[in-house]
Amino acid sequence: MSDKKVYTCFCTDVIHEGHLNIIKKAKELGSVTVGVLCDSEMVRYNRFPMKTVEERIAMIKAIPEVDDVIVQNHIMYDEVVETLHPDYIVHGDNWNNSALVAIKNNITELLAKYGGELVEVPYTYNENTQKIDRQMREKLAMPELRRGRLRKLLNIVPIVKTIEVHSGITGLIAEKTIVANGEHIDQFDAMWISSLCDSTAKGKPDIELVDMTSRFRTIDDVMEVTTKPIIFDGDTGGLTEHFVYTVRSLERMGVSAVIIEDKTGLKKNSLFGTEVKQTQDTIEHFCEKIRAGKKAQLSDEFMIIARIESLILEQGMEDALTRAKAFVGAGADGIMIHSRKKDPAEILEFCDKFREFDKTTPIVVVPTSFNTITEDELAAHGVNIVIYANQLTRAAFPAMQQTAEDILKYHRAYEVDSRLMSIKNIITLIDEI
Ligand code: SPV
Ligand code: MG
Repeated sequence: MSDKKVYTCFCTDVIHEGHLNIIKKAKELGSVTVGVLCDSEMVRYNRFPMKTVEERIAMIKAIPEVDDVIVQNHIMYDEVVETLHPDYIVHGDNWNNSALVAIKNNITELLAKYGGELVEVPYTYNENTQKIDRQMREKLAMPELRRGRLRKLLNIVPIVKTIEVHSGITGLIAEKTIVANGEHIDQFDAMWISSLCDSTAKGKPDIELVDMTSRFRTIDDVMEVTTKPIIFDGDTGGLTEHFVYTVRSLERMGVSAVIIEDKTGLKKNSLFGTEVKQTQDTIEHFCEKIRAGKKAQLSDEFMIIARIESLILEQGMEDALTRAKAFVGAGADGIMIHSRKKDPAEILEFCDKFREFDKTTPIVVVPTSFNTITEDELAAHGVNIVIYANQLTRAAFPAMQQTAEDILKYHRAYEVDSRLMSIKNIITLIDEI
């Protein structure tokens, strides 16, 4: 056998003939070390791991041709190449024409420094491998497996990146958008079913007018075509007597969390602030609602997150913090703090002060107004979940409006065509079973 060092990295929960083919090719070249991509990078690169990293290591160690197994901690290969100095890196060729080509470029650059060689193996696309791939994805979509994933993500990634969805197609965008960004591959971790955008898509105001049955229908549309965890905007939660049923329904559907806000009476969108009449619930009453919801839920995984409107309603920082303490005491699994100021200062002040007495309860923020702050900065102040709550809706509507105006103006669709997504791209976005 050759004394050359060969490296390949796997980010999979199952080994199929495609992987074995790569191992076989690697073995022909020398002694084979396989990297197992760590959890936090796997969720960025591929999909949520269903096996633990230890299980994935054991799975790969069981392959006879494999000489050694290590954990690869970064999606890019700098650390691995520096440590192992492999003569060859073997990789499937399924990274061309996608954001993942950034990894290929990274490997090529690193190997060129010392004359190492990249060996690309044609990826095995056959009925069997495609079936396994589809089955893995579909398993992730199952309610039982999807529900607990938000809690797991909170332990894996520094900040859970969540984007608003309100339909199957927006769900697919959340599910499939992946970019290469410097040293990272990025994608969203979770989806937010916003009351504002769900209502807007139906041409209705955001005043708890769209009933729960209809909101559940939106969840269903999204669930059917995606696998990522869902955070549901539960508005005020309604009557406590109704909220307990909502919790059960959401749990059963596989939703990971509901966020309810401490307002009562006719709810208006928070971004109106004090321009419209809005009433904050009492601490006692809202705590009762949280307690009732927690008592009603059947799984340990589902999360009820309490949203505090004190800053929106100009009730002050102390009130926000008092409420946070009380709501956590009542059983809330997380706190969402909202603000409509452009400056993130009051949000950061809240997070810092909250973290002084509570190091663990997840903090959620929605940086719609204070949108200059980055995810890293939020994470540094103890934020665990960031929700981009309405940007997909706000991106789509001006484009549709302009297109409608232009078709009327030109009496044909030719002028707008170059701005539109091609039918081919739409078709590839949508999976066939
Ligand atoms: C929503 O997206 O419906 C929200 C967030 O509740 S906000 O619109 O900022 O109140
Ligand atoms: Mg809302």
